[in-house]
Formats: sequence, C-alpha cells, structure tokens
Amino acid sequence: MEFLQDAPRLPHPFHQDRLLQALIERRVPAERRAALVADLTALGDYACMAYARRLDSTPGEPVLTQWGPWGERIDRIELTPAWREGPVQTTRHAVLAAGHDPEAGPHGRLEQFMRVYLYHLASEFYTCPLAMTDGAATAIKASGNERLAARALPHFLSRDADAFWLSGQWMTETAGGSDVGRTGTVARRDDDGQWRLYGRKWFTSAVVGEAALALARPEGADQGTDALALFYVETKHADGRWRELRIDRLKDKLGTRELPTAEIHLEGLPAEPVGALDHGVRLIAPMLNVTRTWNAVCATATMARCLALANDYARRRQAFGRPLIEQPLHARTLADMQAEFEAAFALTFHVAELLGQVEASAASPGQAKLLRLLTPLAKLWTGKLSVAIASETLECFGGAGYIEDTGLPQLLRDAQVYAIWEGTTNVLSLDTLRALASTGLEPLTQAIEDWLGHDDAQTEARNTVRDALARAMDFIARHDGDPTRLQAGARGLAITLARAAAAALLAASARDARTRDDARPAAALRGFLAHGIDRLVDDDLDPHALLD
Ligand code: MFK
Repeated sequence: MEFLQDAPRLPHPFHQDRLLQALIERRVPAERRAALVADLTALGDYACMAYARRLDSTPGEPVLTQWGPWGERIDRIELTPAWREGPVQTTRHAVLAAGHDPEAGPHGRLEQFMRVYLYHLASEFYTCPLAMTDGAATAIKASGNERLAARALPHFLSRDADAFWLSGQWMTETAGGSDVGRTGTVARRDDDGQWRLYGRKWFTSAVVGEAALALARPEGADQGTDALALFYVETKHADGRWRELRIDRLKDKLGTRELPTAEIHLEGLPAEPVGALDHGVRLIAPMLNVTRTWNAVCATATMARCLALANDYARRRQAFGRPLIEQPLHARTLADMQAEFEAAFALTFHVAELLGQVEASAASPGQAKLLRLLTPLAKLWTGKLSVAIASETLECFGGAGYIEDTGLPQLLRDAQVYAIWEGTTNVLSLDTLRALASTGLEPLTQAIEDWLGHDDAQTEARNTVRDALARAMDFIARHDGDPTRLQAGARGLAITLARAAAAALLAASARDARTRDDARPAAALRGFLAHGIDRLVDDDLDPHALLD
C-alpha cells in the first residue's frame, strides 16, 4: 500500500504545556488555582476543537457588504465562526475581566495573560480587538474620567456576552502610521456643544466594535503630537446601524485574514473627550503599553504552537530509517528553537506579572520603571523571534510546511504581524530610548542581578549577561548626546537588553527547578546563552556609506 504520512497532532495546549504548568506552580497562590485551571482547561479544549475545525474546512474570511438590496448603505460585515464565538468565549472564561478583577489583586494580569496565551490562535486573532478593549479600559481608568468609566467599563469588562462591547483604537492614518503626530482627523464642536470627528482612519482592526478611542486634532489646534486630543466614541445606534461612519473597504492582508481590518471615514461621529483637549498621546499611552503586552503574549503563543507541532511531527516522520527526533541535527534545531522560546516565555510572562503588580500598587517605584522599560523590549524581541521560529517550523516539515492545506504557512504569515502591530521593531527600539531617558538603566541592571543570583552553578550565565550589559552601558555612555548614533544602534541595544533580561529570568527558573530535580530549564538557559546575548552592532558604520 502507498505510504501516507501521519499528520501532526496538536497536543492539548494546556495539559501539555510544562512552562505554563510550572509558572502556575511558582507564581499563582494555591487558593487561586482552581478557577484558573478550569478556564485554562476549557480554553485548551477550545483550541483543540478550533485546530481540528480549521483543518477540516475551507478557511473563512470576513465579508463586507456595503449596499443593501434597495440601495441603502449598510456596511454589514459577516464574521468567521471563531469571531462569532468570540464574545461568549471571552466572557465565559474571563479572558478580559480577569485582568481587572479587584479580588485577584496583583495576580490578575498574570492569570489573564495565561488565558490570552491559550485562547489567541483558536480565536483567529479576535485577541486583537480584545487587546484594544483591554487597553481602552486601562486608559479610561488611568484618565480618571469617572463618567466614561461608569459608561464603558461595565461593557468592556463584562462576564456576560450580551452586555460585552469591543473597543477599537483608532490612531493610524494615511500620513501617520508610526508618526501619529501627523493625524489629520479633526474634532469639531457643533452648535449644541457636541464634539464630532471628521476624517479617515486607515487601519481599524476592531471595526466591528461598539466603541473606540480615537486621536483627533481639535479644530484650530496646532500641528504635531502635543496638540492631539483623545476621544471616546460609540459606533452604533441602539438598533445596530452604524452612526456617522462609513466602512470603505476591508484590507487585503498577508495574514490575520480572519480579522476584519478596515478603512473607514468618520463623518461627524459624536465623540467625547477622554481628558484635556491636548496631549492625547500621553493619555493613550497606557493603552499602547497594554496592547504591546498582548502582542508579546500572542507572539509567544505562536511560538508555543509552532514548537508543539514541530515536536509532534518529529516523532511521526521517519527519514533515513529513524524518526526525525533521533536525527542529531534535527533534534538540535528543535532544541535551539525551544531555548529561544523558553526565554521569550520567561520575559513575556514576567512583564505580565509586573503589570499586575504595578496596577495593584503592589510594586516599588523601581519596578514601575522596570515595567516601562521591559514592555517595549518584550514586544519588539518576541515580535521578531516569532517570525524566525515560525519560518524554522515550516522548514521542520520540509515541503509540507509550504503547502496551504496543512495550515502551516498561516503560522508564518500571521506571525509577521507581531513585528508591525502596535509599533514596528524600530519604533519600539526608539521607545526603548524614550523609556531609558526617563528610567535610566539601573532598574533593569538591578533586577537582572537579582534574577541571576549568586550560586556557583550559574557563573557562566552571570558572566555572559554582565558582559552584554557592560557593552550596552558602554554604547549608551559613548553616544550620550549624539541622537544619530544612539538611534542607529537602538535596535541592537534593545535586543541585547531583552536577551539579557530573558537570560537572567531563565537563570532564576533554572535555580528554582533544581530544587525539583528538573534539569530542563537549566538546559534551556545553556542553549539560550549559546546563541549569545549581545546584539549590538558596529556603531561606527555610517549607513549612508552603503545607501547613497
Ligand atoms: C493580538 C495582538 C494584540 C495587539 C493587537 C493590536 C492591534 C492594533 C492595530 C493598531 O492599531 S497598530 C497601530 C499602532 N500604532 C502605534 O503603535 C504607533 C507607533 N508610534 C509610536 O508608538 C510613537 O512612539 C508615539 C506615537 C506613541 C509617540 O511618538 P511622538 O509623536 O514622537 O510623541 P512623543 O512626544 O515622543 O510622546 C508623546 C507623549 O507620550 C510623551 O509624554 P509627555 O507628553 O508627557 O512628554 C511620551 O513620553 C509619551 N509616550 C509615548 N510613548 C509612550 C509614552 N508614555 C508611556 N509609554 C509609552 N510607550
């Protein structure tokens, strides 16, 4: 009989995830685990169902119908099944609400992001508008606008699907993607004193949402970032019709194709200022930092999925008389990917935990600074790493990794978005410089020393990480006051700092695991160190010597 290759099977994403299990054991108080584990088990079950459904059916995409049968403008968007299930899954398993649960105190964010990690791929990137809804809730809370909080938060954080609302984050315009200061949307006050927004938003990922936070320039205000104001809008009438906005088209994207990203025109959409009528970017910054954390968690979830499938397949696929897992070079390739993934997991979930501690006022001022610094680092590094791991994963399947109906190419296409969403790698590298200017490096170097510990088993880790940090400090000191040089090297600096923090966190988990006779975290640390920490590039190279 003709040979037929066994397809890879997806192991249960919660039951088979030893990193997640160990994290719960280490960081979640025993009395909080039962409710968490029930949700994680259910989300893992849902992920298995969604994986099978995706392979058994033709992938769906949202469809925009702009006109009704009698010529009326309707802008109806039909969603994929996973998107239609989104409100129920989100509210039933507290994917959003857990992060804002006062009873959870400093643990809420960690527990929330464990749920996000398991839900993300099964949700078909419904997590994108969830991230923005979470960010909107956070920014509204931080603004101190109690009226808006009373209006929107019960919907955004609801545990009831019927009451649940999604919020968008409307920033990007044709002129202002990274450079949001070029925003052209105008806020005008009508004769009744009602603010209304007029303009075009070019990437609105949660266009199906009921609300949004939008940046706009109050009529007559100056140019630039500082003159922008942040507004809260609601998008639909009570009967479900759109208010004063028009959906021009859905984007034809490389990946995340289930996600209905739209171009829209605002045609006098009623809006309410979130705070003062300037410094809107300052007001939306808490949202950016939360969505960047989601981005890192979701990028890490993609890595976990890639490794789960590649590992399973390595045990099913034979080549040259042995399963792939017994081929030395293939095993080493998987181990190299695993080491990088474990480091990314450690950094990402540390940021999630720190966010919860800072929000619950359970953190020191130094930890708050550490969070400001680690957030862009985790986002930018995991964004890039997920693309590299997804690409390597496809290669682990040979030709099958390049074939659409295996579902594998989608992993790579979708991963590419993490490095672009919520600020590109370069924007986040420059944000690292912005953060360093206000926090300095000390909160990070201090934390890294604490994580590295003092025991003899980790001398190599200490030396490698300290050498990389010394290079980073030298780079900053040499170019202090020279923004051209500092910015040109910012990506190398940021990735070096991210890898140093991740290595130190791995050292802490390896130390902890030794007490349980678990040698795997130490092996991950060793593998990660072997890839080097320092990514600073030759900062004397003038890029224009090559480009002109
Ligand atoms: C499933 C995955 C989850 C994620 C899904 C999300 C999908 C969403 C799709 C999208 O919407 S993607 C669009 C995302 N766009 C961006 O992320 C914008 C990229 N550009 C930047 O991030 C710029 O750095 C930024 C526009 C925020 C600021 O650049 P500017 O115009 O040069 O402003 P400036 O003067 O540096 O900063 C203005 C203020 O904000 C300053 O405070 P002050 O007014 O007090 O001086 C900054 O310190 C503050 N600020 C900026 N970034 C901050 C911040 N504060 C805290 N944290 C930050 N990250």
